[in-house]
Amino acid sequence: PDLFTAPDYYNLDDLLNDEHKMVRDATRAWVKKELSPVIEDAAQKAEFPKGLLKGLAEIGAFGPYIPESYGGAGLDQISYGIIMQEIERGDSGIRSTASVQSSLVMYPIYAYGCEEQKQKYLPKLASGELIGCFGLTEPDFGSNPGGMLTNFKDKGDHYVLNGAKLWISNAPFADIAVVWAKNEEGRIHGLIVERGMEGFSTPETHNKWSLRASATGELIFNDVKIPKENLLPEKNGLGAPLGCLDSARYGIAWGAIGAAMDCYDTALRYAKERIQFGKPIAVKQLQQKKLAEMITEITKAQLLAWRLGTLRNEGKATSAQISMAKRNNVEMALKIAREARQILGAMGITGEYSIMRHMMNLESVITYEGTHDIHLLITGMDITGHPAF
Ligand code: TGC
Ligand code: FAD
Repeated sequence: PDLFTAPDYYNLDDLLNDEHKMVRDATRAWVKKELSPVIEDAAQKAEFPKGLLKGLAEIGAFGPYIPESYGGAGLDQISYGIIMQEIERGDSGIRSTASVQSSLVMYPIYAYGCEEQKQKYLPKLASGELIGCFGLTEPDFGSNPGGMLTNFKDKGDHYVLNGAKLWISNAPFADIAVVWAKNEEGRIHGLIVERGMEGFSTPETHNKWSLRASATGELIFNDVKIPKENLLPEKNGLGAPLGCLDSARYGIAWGAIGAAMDCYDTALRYAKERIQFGKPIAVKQLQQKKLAEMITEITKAQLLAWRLGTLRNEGKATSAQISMAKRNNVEMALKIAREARQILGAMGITGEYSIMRHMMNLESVITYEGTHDIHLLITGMDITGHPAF
């Protein structure tokens, strides 16, 4: 009963089935009991709270939609979205770890891997025994990953990998990395690189003001010998990593709603309690405008995410539809965080409240998984037929 009551202005709960509600309540309870008590300290210290990994696995946040036969939770896309929403209500950095593990590590192994690779890695990734990361971005190729320089050469019984990836979530402690690299013909392939392989290192990126509770790092490959069985055989070309991004971006469209909900809920409570000029600030029109616009935008974002989830369940969602939801919902959350911060006045800048942490986190979320600009250009290309990248 004392769990978070989410804003639900349009009775969207009526659209959820019993399984969705069960998943939501279980994730919500875990966030309250395990994540919320440790997150502020972790963010202040800029340390990833590794103690949360086991619980994330237990609530099914590692591979929610991967079939149970491979250790996943076997849930639908709406449940996946709800899990991301509830975790990001706690912190975008922890949601990032779940996104990467599920959509960027388990998904490519599930969708592009052979049976032996699925058996070898998926159950251990689902249980959290192995943690993965996803290496696409390079120092000189962020929005334009097709230009990547990381490459591998065929040496008969193995490959040799060279290059570097930057801004990689989970890199500093990941056990395995799904790495995208070009072969001698310039074709992009996915390779599974394991910690401990000679010539492979993962230095941490420090001094972030955003996603401080998430560990970010580099992947450096210096003549790394990769067994041939570590190449993902079933798909290649830039479309392979972009297919993983579709799944992660969809999860982010839900996740951002969680961060927005927490900011809105905090600001609404504060506005009702904070007395200035003899009255709660909630009686003032200027504060009501902020709060009314917040709930309107949250409601629109919820409808977008829910409809996208039903399209994904039917296998009908296009990449451009996913871009629209990721872009809209993250910007919505960032704007709400900024407005909510103002409602709290000076208190809004402290770690006593979660708003400033959400705001800073969302500055990464609006940039990673395709920047705000790139998603707009994807919509532009979709409606005009002209790529303007
Ligand atoms: P373009 O020529 O348009 O496309 C190349 C090939 O890919 C196909 N394709 C897709 N396939 C599947 N899903 C999609 N979403 C796809 N989009 C495109 C396309 O049909 C084509 O196939 P083919 O067979 O003709 O070769 O490629 P382009 O080089 O012009 O680039 C397009 C652009 C700019 C949209 C793309 O490169 C892009 O999305 N850039 C943004 C990069 C990005 O999002 N990076 C994210 C890195 S991972 C990350 O940030 C993780 S943070 C995680 C966390 O912590 O939560
Ligand atoms: P750039 O591509 O250099 O863009 C700079 C600016 O130029 C942006 O505003 C962009 O919108 C704009 N721009 C670029 N191209 C165009 C164009 N054609 N037209 C108009 N404007 C344009 N990557 C991974 O592979 N794995 C991860 O796990 C991962 N985790 C991340 C975690 C964090 C905390 C962060 C911050 C990033 C992470 N990334 C990850 C990288 C992320 O995906 C990239 O930062 C992102 O794709 C943008 O690339 P960039 O930073 O090089 O910016």
